[in-house]
Amino acid sequence: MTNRIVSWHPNPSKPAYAPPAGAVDAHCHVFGPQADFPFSPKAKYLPEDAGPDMLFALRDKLGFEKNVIVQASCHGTNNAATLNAIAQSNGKARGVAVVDPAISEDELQRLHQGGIRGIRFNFLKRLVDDAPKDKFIDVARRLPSGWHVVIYFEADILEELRPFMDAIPVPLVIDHMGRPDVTQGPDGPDMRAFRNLLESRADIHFKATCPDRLDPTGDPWNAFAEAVRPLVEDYPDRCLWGTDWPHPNMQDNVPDDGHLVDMIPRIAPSEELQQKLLVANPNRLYWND
Ligand code: 0GY
Repeated sequence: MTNRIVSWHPNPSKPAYAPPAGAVDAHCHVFGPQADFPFSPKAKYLPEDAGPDMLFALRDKLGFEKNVIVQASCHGTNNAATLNAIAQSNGKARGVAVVDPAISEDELQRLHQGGIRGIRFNFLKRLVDDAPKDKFIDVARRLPSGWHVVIYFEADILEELRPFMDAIPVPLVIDHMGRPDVTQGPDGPDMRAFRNLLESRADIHFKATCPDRLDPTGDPWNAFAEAVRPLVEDYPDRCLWGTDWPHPNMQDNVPDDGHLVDMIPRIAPSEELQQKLLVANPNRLYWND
């Protein structure tokens, strides 16, 4: 891996939709800067720098107030780049870490002081070499109070992961709804399986994110809007929204972030839903202290 990848739009449009005061972009990342925060030797992609200054400029342009920065797989289990971005944010960012399951209590507390409020378990084989379920459950039992677990998986392993998810004793947040095939529609098998999961526990949340990843019909992502709106309407207190900037691995299909923001009123048509999706729900999970 030598070429560094650019996976973000050079000049995203200003969205027509204006988010409410206090809106949180609850799924985004930072890459580096590499000179200060080298990528992991195990990284599956090597991106150009996309540091906190760029992230916060985008936040302001899109009309958001805060960010939840999710540790990207290219930084492995060294959360320094994420912690640096949170530290630069003047209290306007919190984060989700990726940790070695053997992490000490002291280190978990250090992450808490740095603004981390959850850890992410990634099951995508193209992103990580292994995902040890037993060790993940062990560390999930040792998390600081108020934390949760974020899980990233694809729809084809949802059923296989059910016992694992059942064993996690803290709230769950599912990235990109477990990547359903949105072209199946709101009542297709993938969405039905995902609703089944949501019905199994009241503390499972989901990110209504990534039309660009999930909808092969492309921008304006009508299949995504049609499949996801009923989910947000039926689970209004359990949904989150984020840009996914800088869109890891999307270099061949870079989305316009302004267009992503304009998806919000299509999946959350009322002001009340938008308030929950963008303000109440992420604040409850990430600024609960
Ligand atoms: C996402 C999705 C992806 C990448 C990562 O940590 C990561 O590298 O999450 C992906 O490639 O699907 O949510 O950013």
